[in-house]
Amino acid sequence: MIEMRRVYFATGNPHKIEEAKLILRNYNVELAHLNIQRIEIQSPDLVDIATYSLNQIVKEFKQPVFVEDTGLFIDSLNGFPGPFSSYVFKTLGNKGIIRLLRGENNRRAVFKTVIAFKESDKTPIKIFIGETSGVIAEDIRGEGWGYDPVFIPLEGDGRTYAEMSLEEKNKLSHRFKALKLLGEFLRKV
Ligand code: ITT
Repeated sequence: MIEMRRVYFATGNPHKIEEAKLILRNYNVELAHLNIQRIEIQSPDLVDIATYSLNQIVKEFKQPVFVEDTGLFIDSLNGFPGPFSSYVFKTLGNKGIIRLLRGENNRRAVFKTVIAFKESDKTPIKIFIGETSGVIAEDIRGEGWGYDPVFIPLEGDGRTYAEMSLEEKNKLSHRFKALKLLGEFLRKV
């Protein structure tokens, strides 16, 4: 029998858990949800945000654990909303993003995920990064969470993430790419 190893994912977002569970299963990782309150700092760098977040958690939690911070970086808006993606989603939402890009020819954007992982209090923090390039749709398309209804990955067939099944999104998403690196790392240690 293949032995599964348990790793905790500290997040308040159930969609992230659902995606990560399926992806990490392929690396013999059993994902457990850690719902723990923490302060999220503001920084232009997702690595700083994830590292600060993880450092707070490992003060009181000693099992293998990771956090991830994700941002949508829109080219013609100089990378906005980037590290402020959560706040912008709550305030402007997808309709606001589409409005900001009305009449804009350059609709390029990148979704970026940074994972910060710590095996134990004796090991250093490991960072894993995943990026998927795409374009922002002209309209909201499909039923999905967050920015999924407006993000069309270039590696896909023209559908938004929200128009894909979970399995399809999980083959090319920013989160998949970062989790794949984590999964491969965990196989070695
Ligand atoms: P945690 O920090 O607790 O993990 P969060 O939802 O606050 O959860 P982020 O700050 O990383 O997570 O997310 C920033 C925003 O980007 C947030 O509004 C999400 O809805 C959105 N987002 C992140 N990943 C996404 C994805 O795969 N598809 C669509 N939107 C996503």
